Amino acid sequence: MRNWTQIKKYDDILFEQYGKIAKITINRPEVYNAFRPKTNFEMLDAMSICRERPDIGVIILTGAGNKAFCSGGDQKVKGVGGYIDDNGVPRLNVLDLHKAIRSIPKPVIAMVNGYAIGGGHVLHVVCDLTIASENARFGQTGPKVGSFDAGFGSSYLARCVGQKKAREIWFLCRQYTAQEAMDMGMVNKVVPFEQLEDETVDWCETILSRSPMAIRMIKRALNAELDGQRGMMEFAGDATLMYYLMAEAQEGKNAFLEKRDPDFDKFPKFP
Ligand code: S0N
Repeated sequence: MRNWTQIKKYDDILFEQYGKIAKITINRPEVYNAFRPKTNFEMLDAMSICRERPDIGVIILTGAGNKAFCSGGDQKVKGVGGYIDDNGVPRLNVLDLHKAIRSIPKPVIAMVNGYAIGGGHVLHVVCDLTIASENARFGQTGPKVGSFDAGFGSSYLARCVGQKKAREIWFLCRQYTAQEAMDMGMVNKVVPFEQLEDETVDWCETILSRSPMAIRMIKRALNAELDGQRGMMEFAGDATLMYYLMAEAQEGKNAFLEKRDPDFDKFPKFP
């Protein structure tokens, strides 16, 4: 077990760090780590801290205990129009978390330690990678319990497992073992429960030894294929970031500040 240190204290989640790895743990084991609006607001806050902090390079998302990664929306606070927050407002703010996971230019790894069911299944699907323990169980429940996710939980799932399997998962609402989920292409690795954290940290450390800009651009490119204009915008934003780092872009800015014509002739025109 690693020596994780707390980054910030919350009510529904743990937010910890080990080296350059951040770990967000949904800490509601009494409801199999189901999320309520507050849980999602806290995870969004933690994700935003991870995005800003240059000393964090990869994020693990998991659930407390050995029963569940996440069992989706907390059915005990589900009302008319969404999940009811502390002020009585119905919300589906887990969608903002999906966007944050896609958007953060650092890998997010789902460490699935038990049930990944309903909205909890969608959460692991949205993450960049999934490492699961042998006791993990995967599945959607929406059409059984009165909900569905026609967003990433359908479209990106289909990119991972194929259209026929995605339809099976949603239409039948069955559960799948970790091995079945891996065979379908929605899990990267399955290990015994006792090895789950070590294996995940090992993957994180390997990623951390790679070029962060290369990882960032690959994540953006793989997202852009599915994310339409928004995906292209984020990919293009990073292309601009790389251009800002070049002497060619700095020449333009310097020429403006020095009130002279820019000299772009000295920069190569690659084939
Ligand atoms: C996880 C399951 C399969 C485990 O079964 P098991 O082992 O028999 O345990 P249980 O006795 O059922 O559960 C143990 C305790 O945990 C509580 N609990 C479990 N899940 C939830 C939950 N989601 N909400 C509240 N409580 C939960 C149980 O009540 C029990 O506690 P006690 O003993 O005190 O009663 C099994 O528990 C199960 O199937 N759970 C429900 C899974 C589910 O249907 N989840 C909701 C699915 N919908 C969403 O997640 C919607 C949110 C969403 O992501 C979304 C996103 C975008 C667009 C739309 C949506 C959307 O779908 O609306």
